[in-house]
Amino acid sequence: MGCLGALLFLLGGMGALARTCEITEVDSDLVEKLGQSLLPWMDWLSPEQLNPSIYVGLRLSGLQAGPKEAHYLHTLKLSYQQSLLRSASSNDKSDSEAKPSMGQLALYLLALRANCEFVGGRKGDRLVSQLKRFLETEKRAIGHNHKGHPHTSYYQYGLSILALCLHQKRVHDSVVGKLLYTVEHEQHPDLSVDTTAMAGLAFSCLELSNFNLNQRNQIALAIQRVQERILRAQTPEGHFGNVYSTPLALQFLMTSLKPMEEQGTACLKAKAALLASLQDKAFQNPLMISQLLPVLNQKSYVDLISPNCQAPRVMLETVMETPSQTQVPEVIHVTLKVPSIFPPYKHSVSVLDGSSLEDVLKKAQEHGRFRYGTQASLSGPYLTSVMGKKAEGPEYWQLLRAPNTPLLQGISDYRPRDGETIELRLVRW
Ligand code: B12
Repeated sequence: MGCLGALLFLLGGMGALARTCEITEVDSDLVEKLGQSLLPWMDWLSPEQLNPSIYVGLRLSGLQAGPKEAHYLHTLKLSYQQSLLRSASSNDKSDSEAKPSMGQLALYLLALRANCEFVGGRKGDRLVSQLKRFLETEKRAIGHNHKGHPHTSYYQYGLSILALCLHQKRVHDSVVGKLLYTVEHEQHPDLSVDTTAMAGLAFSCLELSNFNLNQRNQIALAIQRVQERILRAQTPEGHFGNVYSTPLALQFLMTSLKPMEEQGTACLKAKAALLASLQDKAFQNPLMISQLLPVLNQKSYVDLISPNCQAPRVMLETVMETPSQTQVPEVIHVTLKVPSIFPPYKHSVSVLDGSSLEDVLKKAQEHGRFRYGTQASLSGPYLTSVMGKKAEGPEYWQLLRAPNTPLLQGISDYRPRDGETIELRLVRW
């Protein structure tokens, strides 16, 4: 059997086995509503707000946004190609426009694949070389004894290997080796379910594409480890890790060529949990929706090995929000606490019910000695500094509901309740 024959055979097998983890028969109105909520985000076309993940999510869903979708891809291309040209022509670190990170470049490659394109030509080669260089730098940061840490994260490392694989670009065994080692040794606390699932998706792509044949056995073993770890992370309600890691976990489980015995039941349970979360409107963030939509269409990023760009998709219509009853919202009180600075900060802030945590921070800044800074990311505004103290290196400002519950949403999505205390804590990850 030739290479193509082997690939088709494996993909056929994947289709057959995928039935052990299917999230089918989800209310189509619910899915359409999710898709519709992405549309306004596609009007934000500044480089800071462009989000290749939204495009990928939509293309792998059963939904489409017509000309808006094509225009979005066009804008993505202009923006990413320009920033690559900028990085090629200047080494000026003071360049005020942020360059895309390794993971963002990788997501852009996924977007191209979602449109059935392979990178090619001079521009494409430059993109691939840039991503390979990023991976080499990260490999060196991890070090030969695996004691170091990538500058970005193992999540972005896995995503980048996946993106290159989807474009049939091989990466050196030593690059794949770092991810294999980390999954095998559960080395880093960053190995959340999301990161593990992303590594699993990358390994599945390598396995299906017959890449890195010298590492074939290790890759197969790592896929098994990822499966075990994800299944072990299932919560009593059914989520893998938490509600927001479940979509990527399911994307991975859907690609399993050798599903584990308990996988079918675990997936059914996860489906129930996911549907309950959908009803509770837990999915508002466009990045989270973009990781979920493929799952609701029985697709994963690995399907971008050979995407079907002719598959019929339902056209999304923009809906005008009808303003709800003009009830004056109540005023609520939220306490903001920052114990990890000197002198510690603790203050009660009054905001309207339904305000976001970001509104609370703004109010505190307007009225008191509180100060904070954010950075745009694909998930929304990321809190980078508090009271002038910037999180550096492996540190980050963790968001918690007192006494000790880490929030599952960022500052622009989380809406505190009356009487809650929110703590901002500088921690290492
Ligand atoms: C790695 C990671 C982190 C790292 C980021 C640092 C680093 N050097 O990479 C650390 C551990 C610090 C982190 C922190 C947080 N994270 Co986080 N993180 C991720 C993960 C695994 C990958 C992100 C990534 O690299 N994406 C790819 C690149 C290309 O996209 P990017 O936008 O350029 O990436 C940046 C942002 O994602 C940002 N970031 C990371 N997490 C979060 C969370 C939010 C809400 C925002 C706005 C930004 C942000 O850091 C990335 C690197 O700069 C995702 C998993 C996922 N499924 O997406 C979770 C994820 C995005 N994080 C999540 C959460 C909840 C948080 C926290 C709010 C947790 C908390 N209670 O404090 C904090 C952020 C607090 C803040 N200061 O604003 C959730 C978001 C869910 C949601 N509803 O949107 C996810 C999906 C994990 C999960 N399953 O719960 N995170």
